[in-house]
Amino acid sequence: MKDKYTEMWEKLNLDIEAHDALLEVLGKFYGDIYLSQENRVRGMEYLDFVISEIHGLRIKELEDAKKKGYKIIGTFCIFVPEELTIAANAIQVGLCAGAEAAKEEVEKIVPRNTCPLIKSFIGFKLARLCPFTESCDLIVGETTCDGKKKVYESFREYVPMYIMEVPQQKKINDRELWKSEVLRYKDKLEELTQHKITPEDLKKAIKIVNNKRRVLQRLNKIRSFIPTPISGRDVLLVNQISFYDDPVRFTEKISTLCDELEEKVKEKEGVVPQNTPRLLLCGCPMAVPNWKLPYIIESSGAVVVGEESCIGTRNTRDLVEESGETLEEMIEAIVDRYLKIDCACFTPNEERINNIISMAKELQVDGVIHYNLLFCQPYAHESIKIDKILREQNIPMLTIETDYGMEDVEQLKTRVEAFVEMISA
Ligand code: BJ8
Repeated sequence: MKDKYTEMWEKLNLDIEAHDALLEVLGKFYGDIYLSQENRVRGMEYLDFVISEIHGLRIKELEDAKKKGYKIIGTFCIFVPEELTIAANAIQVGLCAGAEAAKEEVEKIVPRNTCPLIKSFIGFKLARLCPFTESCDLIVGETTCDGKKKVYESFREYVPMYIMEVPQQKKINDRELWKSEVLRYKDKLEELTQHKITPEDLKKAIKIVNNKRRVLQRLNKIRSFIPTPISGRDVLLVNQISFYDDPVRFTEKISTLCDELEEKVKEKEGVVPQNTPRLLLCGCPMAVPNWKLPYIIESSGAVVVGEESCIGTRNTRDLVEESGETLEEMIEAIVDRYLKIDCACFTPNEERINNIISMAKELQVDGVIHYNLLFCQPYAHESIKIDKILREQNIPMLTIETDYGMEDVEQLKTRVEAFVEMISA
């Protein structure tokens, strides 16, 4: 069926037939998981709209911005400093990596036992299904886990790539390396956009990105009340959309959503009953449209009240210090802020354990679910350690390892239900 955006998608070289089929499946999936929820606040209508237009209106906005001279930068990791991207007259977007695509083709170029997130972004490119990937002027990869850094060697045959080196430790010399990488990225952006970043540009961009993080912090604070006024699924969606939407508009809309949720808190109106078991979800990122586990959890009688993940608090916890006036001062502040990211790719990574314990306590959770994407070594290693430490703190934890397939849904449901029953008792 011809859509009003078909011509645009054709120009982007999408496989129109396969893309139509994808949108149809996604629409159905979204309806079942999101639109079927009860007691949803009005402010979520904006998020429903964004999702319904995510491959349409948002892509058109990007295409229009390109005509005005902006460049589009695609990313797979929260280490890429959006402040610099915005300051250089570019737009940063997270790339689709939350669903299976072109599996057989992908496994011809990456080992079968590669994490589904990596396979996904390769698959979306090979199958020509992601208009964000096709809109990008540059895709920025990073040397975080081994899977990603090796796959970028093949991926660069298909897309214009740039790699940032992320250190594996946080010693003084690692900070030096990271600072040089931040500066190298700045140079690369300036070369691409032909725009020399000024202190005014960077100051403004820091404010924009900080404000986006501030509104997400506010949302997290609101959901921490008992009973929580918003489902975990909806907050995950808000976090996912924060990687695609225009940051200023997104901040305004989520601020309105927060106003509405605050009213619910005042009235003690929860999205679920007061005694619903509260869970913290930790671990690997859940990129759009990876909603499988939150849906299973919340249809098993529990509610998710926190996401300790990159599509969650790991990306919003820390702000860039705003007092800098010179470029040098602001770059230093960016370097420091990004080095606080407690990704499992770091060794050691003690701050992550401490962050999980404080989140579990602040959010008054009854248990923790650690989510490992299949074949993700860094998070699988840390889940063993975290399980031991949480046990010592009397916080029950369940580890779930899964991929994007639906074959294990019933089995996961059984395990999650048993865990929820156990913590309820
Ligand atoms: S800062 S978590 S976004 S690297 S799940 S691809 S680690 S094998 S996504 Fe990540 Fe940046 Fe770290 Fe966050 Fe590898 Fe694991 Fe796959 Fe992963």
